[in-house]
Amino acid sequence: MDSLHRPLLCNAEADGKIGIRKLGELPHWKPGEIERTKILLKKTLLVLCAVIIPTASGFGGFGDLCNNFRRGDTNGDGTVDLSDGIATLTYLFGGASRPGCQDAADADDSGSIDLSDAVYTFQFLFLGGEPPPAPGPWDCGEDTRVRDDLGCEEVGACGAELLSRDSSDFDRFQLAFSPGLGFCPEVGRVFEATITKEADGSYRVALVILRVGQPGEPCIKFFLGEIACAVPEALPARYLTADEIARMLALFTDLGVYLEAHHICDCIAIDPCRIGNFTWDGQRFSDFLCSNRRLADGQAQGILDFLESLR
Ligand SMILES: [Ca+2]
Ligand SMILES: [Ca+2]
Repeated sequence: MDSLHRPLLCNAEADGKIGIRKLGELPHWKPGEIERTKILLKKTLLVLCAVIIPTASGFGGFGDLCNNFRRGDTNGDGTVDLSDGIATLTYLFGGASRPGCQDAADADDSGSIDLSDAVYTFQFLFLGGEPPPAPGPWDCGEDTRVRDDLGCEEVGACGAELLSRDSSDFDRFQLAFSPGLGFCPEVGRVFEATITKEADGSYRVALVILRVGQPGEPCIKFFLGEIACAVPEALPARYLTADEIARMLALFTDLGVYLEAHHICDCIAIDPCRIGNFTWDGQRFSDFLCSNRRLADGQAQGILDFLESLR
């Protein structure tokens, strides 16, 4: 086993450092949690922090661990067309950078990228030639044939469909964090929030922040961080100003959401350490990449920044 395949736990420490430890070496580990971990580990024994994966396009370097692609889709835009053959030629002869997914550019699955791949693609598109071999040009899948030296580090082309949701017409919005394998909500920041629309059209906000606690206080469970105890503390509730309402509604009117987990979750397990749950009446979305109801990149942070601005 190489280092990538050893069982690791990665959690964000409260000071922002990343800690990686072998499973079983954690003092707070309990039998039930180990079972949960085994479920999470799925096909491989790699556990990653979401905090080291800032965007969906940043999952470089997993090689064979997670290399779903559409064969022939050299430019990774989700469809195989004329532009892909041109992209292959531009890479080979025009000085363009290496395709993010080399397996996809290897249209004939020969194990190397050369002129024949562009020719193969053009023959398929315009001359009734055979479609590119498995996983083919239409479905996302793994390289099922020869094991070659080509990799697929760019995974964006097999991504979920980005949808838009208007959640501005809500009666009650709530934010709550739930734990991953451990729990690392940020101390000094908003920990819970409730915004309620009143009958007269005003909005009442109630925030709870997380502060450093002292021994004997009701500390939150499974907390991982430099401090021993973190305690939720409610701030006085108040009504939003007209400016704050306008900013909130602008934020909630066009929410980018996905209704399926990121496909990288099929091949690795990710411990986010804290999961932000955002609920508009009965509609709940999380910021966890592996949730099948999740907010798009940056969306959750935008809402958290807004809530911070209300303190
Ligand atoms: Ca394409
Ligand atoms: Ca080839």
